[in-house]
Amino acid sequence: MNSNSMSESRISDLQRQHAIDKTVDIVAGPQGMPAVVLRNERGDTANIMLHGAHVTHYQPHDQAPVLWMSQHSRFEAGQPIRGGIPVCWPWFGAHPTDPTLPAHGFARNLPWTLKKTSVLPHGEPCVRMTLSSSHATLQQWPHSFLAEVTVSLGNALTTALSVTNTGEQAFSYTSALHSYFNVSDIRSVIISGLENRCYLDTLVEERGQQQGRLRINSETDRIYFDTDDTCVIEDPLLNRRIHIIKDGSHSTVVWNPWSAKSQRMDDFGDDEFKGMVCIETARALDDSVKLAPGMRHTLKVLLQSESLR
Ligand code: TA6
Repeated sequence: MNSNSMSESRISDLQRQHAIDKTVDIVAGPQGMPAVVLRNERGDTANIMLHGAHVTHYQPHDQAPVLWMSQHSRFEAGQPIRGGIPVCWPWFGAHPTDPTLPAHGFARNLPWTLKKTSVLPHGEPCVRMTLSSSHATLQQWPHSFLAEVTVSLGNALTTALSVTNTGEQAFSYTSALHSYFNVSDIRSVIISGLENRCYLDTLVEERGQQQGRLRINSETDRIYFDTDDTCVIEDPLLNRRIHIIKDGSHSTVVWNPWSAKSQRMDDFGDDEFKGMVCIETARALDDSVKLAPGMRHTLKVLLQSESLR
């Protein structure tokens, strides 16, 4: 039995066990990897891969996709997907001491377990996936944990990462819901919600303070501190505003690789930077999460796209 046919029988098992008529299906996604498809009563849709508990698609019924996905993304065990909402955990960015460990942690590179599908009280389809500490994770991060990602599709797409310390020792981590947004043209969008906030420009390791709303016209990689605020991407050419509402996060990361860095990434098209921007709901650098045994923390982002027609 080849891996695809095995995944086909696995997918039909998951479909039998978890599908909900007209709102939740489990299908073969890219490279035959299992994907959960949510559809609500308005016809909005969202796709979530069990690989990395990774939201790869969100599209309101009357709009262009809200999330961006590279045409060059990998869909392979052990590799991150380029686009959507990568779950960066239990460290954000490069590992603080071991360069041999994957950037942004291991959660996005591992298969998660489909635990439960449901329809919430106002008709929102919902899926919950889990990842528990294992031999593979303990080799990279010596702590016992239960991680859960819950995604629901109402008037907004809600994505939440909850982590429980199931061990005997306290631990701390950094993380991000590293959302990639689909924009008409990066040079025409305006980002609000970060005005007057201090940030670290990681390109030059210098601190700055945001003056007014943010426009992006070159490589940008900034970690904004002490902000719980909602960010808004105003996209005049797509005639919409994307609201990025967060909870459990006090840092926001803004990233666009621009041309030179795009050319250095083999899972990112040379010109794809023009149609995307990352606004990441983070617990980055000093904004780490500390959990005593038995404690739990939730990082949540709600994405809501408002048509300006
Ligand atoms: O978005 C912030 C950032 O840390 C950037 O520095 C860039 O590396 C980006 O994440 C993408 O990281 P990745 O490991 O997914 O290529």
